[in-house]
Amino acid sequence: MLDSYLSLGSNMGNRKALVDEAVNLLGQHDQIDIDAMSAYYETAPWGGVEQEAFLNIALKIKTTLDPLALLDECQRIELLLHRERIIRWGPRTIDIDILSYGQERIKTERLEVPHPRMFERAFVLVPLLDIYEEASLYEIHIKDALEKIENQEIERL
Ligand code: GSY
Repeated sequence: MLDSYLSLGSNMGNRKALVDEAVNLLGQHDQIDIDAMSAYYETAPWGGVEQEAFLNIALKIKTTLDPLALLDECQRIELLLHRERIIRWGPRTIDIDILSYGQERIKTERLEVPHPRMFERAFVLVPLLDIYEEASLYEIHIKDALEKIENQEIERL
């Protein structure tokens, strides 16, 4: 079993129900155990598209899936929960991003780990701090990365 951190976000429909259902579906997979879940955070949209606020959480899972099989499972759940890829960085019912996979670095057409923009995003790092146990992730200290981020509105619910 390997530790992986995920970031989940929703800004359409019943955001909490969608996030909770995504966590539930991930936990139903026989090769995924949910190890820890952060608090819920209301966060201002990132990426320049005018849209509703997001609800974000971070998850720590243990898995025996290889990284692409884990991505397949995240995307299967996104589709089940009616995620449509219409506008890049636009509104979505659910988004499940793989932030880390053990200490492995992965760069394929489909998947890049560590997530290439995670260290610029307070909506990823603040929830991650709730559940993060290691000294650093890919040699970056989450608190140091957060200090470098300009004000991003984020509220713990
Ligand atoms: O990349 C994740 C989807 N997303 C989010 C998000 O989850 N939260 C916030 N606050 N802004 C976002 N912009 C995008 S795209």
